[in-house]
Amino acid sequence: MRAITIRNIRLHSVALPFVEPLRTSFGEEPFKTAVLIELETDGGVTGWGEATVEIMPGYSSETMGTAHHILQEFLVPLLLGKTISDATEVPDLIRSVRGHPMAKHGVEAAVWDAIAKTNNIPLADYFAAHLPSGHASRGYANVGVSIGIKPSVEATLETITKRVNEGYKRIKLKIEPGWDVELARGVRAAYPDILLMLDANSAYTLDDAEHLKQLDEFNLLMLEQPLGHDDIFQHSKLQPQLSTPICLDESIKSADDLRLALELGACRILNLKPSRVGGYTESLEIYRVCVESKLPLWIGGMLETGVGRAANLAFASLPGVTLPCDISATSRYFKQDISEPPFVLGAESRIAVAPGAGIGVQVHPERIAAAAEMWKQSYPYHQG
Ligand code: OSB
Ligand code: MG
Repeated sequence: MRAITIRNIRLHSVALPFVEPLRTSFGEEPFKTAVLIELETDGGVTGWGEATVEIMPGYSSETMGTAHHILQEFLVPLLLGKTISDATEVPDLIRSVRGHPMAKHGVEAAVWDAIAKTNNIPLADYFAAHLPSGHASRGYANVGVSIGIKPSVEATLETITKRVNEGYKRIKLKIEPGWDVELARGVRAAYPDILLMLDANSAYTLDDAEHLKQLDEFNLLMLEQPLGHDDIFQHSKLQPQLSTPICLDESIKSADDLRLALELGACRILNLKPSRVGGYTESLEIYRVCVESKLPLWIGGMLETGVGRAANLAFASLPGVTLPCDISATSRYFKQDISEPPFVLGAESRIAVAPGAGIGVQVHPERIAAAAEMWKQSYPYHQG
């Protein structure tokens, strides 16, 4: 594999309008926002990464403002001029910066893409090269779709019907106190057999255990992140009380967090978001832990632009990812993405990995410029 030397890094703070916003227990954002990282090598190759941060510190403590600040002032200076022979060297190069996993994931992803492109291999193959044989990419990912909190069960059923007709075979519904048991009952009455799961985004406490037990009757694939965003202990007290498997999302920020959760019995499934755990190097370690402990694994999403989605799709095509992922077709998110071609849902609720070197999609500079302008216009008080 040929090494790269980083000549330049440009940051683009962007906003894209959603076709259907996603209301969660912590709120709803008007745009998909992100800080995109454009990394140029001495060899003239451009690698792209996405710090997939939101406007508010709702899901994560990181925001558009913090990601731009940490990238501009700290991460970019640590990387400029460095020669890197493998993308897994990046975490050591930026270790002096504590926290900020989404900003770190963005630059690491740009390095993964740049090295894969320099060596003319797809990103999925570059990931697989870091795993034992038998873990080659399948070329596609099994996917589902995430549906936000709606004004009524009827409105939710309408959206589910639309998504089922589009071909999605796994439906995830966002819940919060007051929007849970009756929702599940209503959906199960109309769709007794569909693969159905709920995501609470940390809206409950252990005091709600009796209430949450009622969800056991709905044959749910899993209940995602019912308790605190930084908790593992209380989930370990809740899981034995439920027959529904708990899936952790927010709580797992590293491979060691996962080892602790497994030791305590805090979850039976993992949602891995590479951005949440600080990059693909840590994600590969988590993947290995899941394979070793036979923990069902899927790749979550943050409504990424094409840059982040293409890379996550490559990772989700690895065979240790055993459950449908939160990576939907481009049309579920945007009228027009910042890259081409769009991702389309194929047969059997699958999306194919983009062929070609690196992330495999082409970023359109004029669309980045338009999305950067939209971010500036919309949020002049904290432009990045
Ligand atoms: O909890 O999985 C989540 C989006 C923003 C913040 C948190 C979450 C989500 C999603 C998005 O569920 C799913 C997707 O990208 O399609
Ligand atoms: Mg979640």
